Amino acid sequence: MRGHFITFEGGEGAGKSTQIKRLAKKLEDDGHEVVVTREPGGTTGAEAVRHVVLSGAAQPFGTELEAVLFAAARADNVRELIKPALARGAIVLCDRFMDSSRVYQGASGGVSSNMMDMLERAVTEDARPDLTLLFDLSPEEGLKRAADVWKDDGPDRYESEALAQQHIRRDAYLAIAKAEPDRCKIIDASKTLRTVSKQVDRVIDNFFAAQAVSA
Ligand code: Z5A
Repeated sequence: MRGHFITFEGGEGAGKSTQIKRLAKKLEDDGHEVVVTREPGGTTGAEAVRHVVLSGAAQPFGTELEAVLFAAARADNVRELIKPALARGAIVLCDRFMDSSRVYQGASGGVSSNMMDMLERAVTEDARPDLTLLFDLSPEEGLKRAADVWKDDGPDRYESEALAQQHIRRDAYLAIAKAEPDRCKIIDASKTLRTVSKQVDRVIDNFFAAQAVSA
C-alpha cells in the first residue's frame, strides 16, 4: 500500500503554511491519516540542519555545500518520516521539497545542474511527489506578507536576498510547472484566502478523482 505524497512550493510568504494547515484538518475530518512535514526540517536531525542553513552559518562555505546540507536534511526526512508514512497509506503534506532545491540552490544559487540532478536522484529516488501545488505570487507581495510574520527575528538567509533573486526563483518555479504539468499545478496565490482555498480544494479533489479512476 502506498499513500499520497503532496508537496507545496513557492516563494516567500506565498501562503503555503496557511493552506497546509487548513487542508490537513479538512482531510483528517474526512477520515484520512495526514502527516505534515516541512523542509528543511521534519525530523530532529533535519531541524538541526535547518538552523544551520537558515541562520546563514553555512553561507561562507558556498552554495554547493548548502545544497549538500539541504539534501542531507531531505534524506533524513524521507527516510525517517515520509517513506514510513507513505508505506502506511497516509497522505503526506510537505512544505517545500525537491523543487525548492532546484530553484534556490540551482536556478538562483548557481549550483550546476549536474550536481543538483545527482543530489536529487540520490535522495528522492523512491519518494517523488505525486502532486505539487505551486503557489505563484509576485516577490514584492510575498515579501510584504512574510515581513508581517518575521517579528523580532527578521528575515532569514534567503528572505534577505535582493528582489532580483526572488524574480529568478519565481520564473524558475514557473518553468518547472511548465515542464511537468501532470505533477505541478499552479495556484494563483495573489487572491484572497477564501479564493486560494477554493483553488487548492479543486486541485486536491481532481487529484483524488484521478487516483480513484486509475486504481
Ligand atoms: N530552501 C532552500 O533554499 N532549499 C531547499 O531545498 C529548501 C528550502 C527545502 C525555508 O523557509 C527557506 O529554505 C526558504 C527556501 C529555503 N526560503 N526562504 N525564505 P521557511 O520554511 O522559513 O519559510 P517559507 O517556506 O519561505 O514560508 P513562509 O515565508 O512562512 O511563507 P508561506 O508558508 O508560503 O506563507 P504563510 O506563512 O502561510 O503566509 C504568510 C503570511 O501571509 C501570513 O501572515 C498569512 O496569514 C498571510 N496570507 C496567507 N495567505 C494569504 C492570502 N491569500 N492573502 C493575504 N494574506 C495571506
